[in-house]
Amino acid sequence: MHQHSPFDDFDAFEPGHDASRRRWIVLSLSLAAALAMGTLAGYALSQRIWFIPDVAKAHLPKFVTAWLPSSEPAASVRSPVDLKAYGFELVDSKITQGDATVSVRLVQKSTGEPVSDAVIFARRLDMSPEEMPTMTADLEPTSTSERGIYRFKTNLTMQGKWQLSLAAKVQGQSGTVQNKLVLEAMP
Ligand SMILES: [Cu+2]
Repeated sequence: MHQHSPFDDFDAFEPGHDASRRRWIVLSLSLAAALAMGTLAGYALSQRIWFIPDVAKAHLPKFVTAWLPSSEPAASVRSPVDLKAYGFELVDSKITQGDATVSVRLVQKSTGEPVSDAVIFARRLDMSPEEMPTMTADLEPTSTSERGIYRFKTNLTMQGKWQLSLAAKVQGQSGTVQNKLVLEAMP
């Protein structure tokens, strides 16, 4: 049976039972902590609070990366639609050199209807048709009441061909009308 040994008194203080119990508690606590952290990390990842860099992703197995949310939002940048249904045309393509008024008409091609209230947001007049693309002339918009007509005051300082580049927004249309027209400065 139970033999009394001189060591019996020490048994109670031996690490045996107590230590394994403590180890179990520590283990389960750390498991719970790991689980909580993993859940938090997963939540943060899904909320895009942080993301896995692409460099790191390259070293991860495919089934992991497939599950991960993409680091960058999908590129949905729309390039401006070229409004081919509308176009500018020169009222006069031959203009006397010097101070001049350049007039263009904006039309809806299918109907030939003039289009008013377009917003011309970019304009340029240069001599690129004469191999002088850096030679430019100012374009100053002037108001007109004529339907679909847009006018610009300019100074054609040199005889020859000038290129008029226009970009405009048409009311109610999402695209952009872009045209390059060539006019000639006459003596
Ligand atoms: Cu020139």
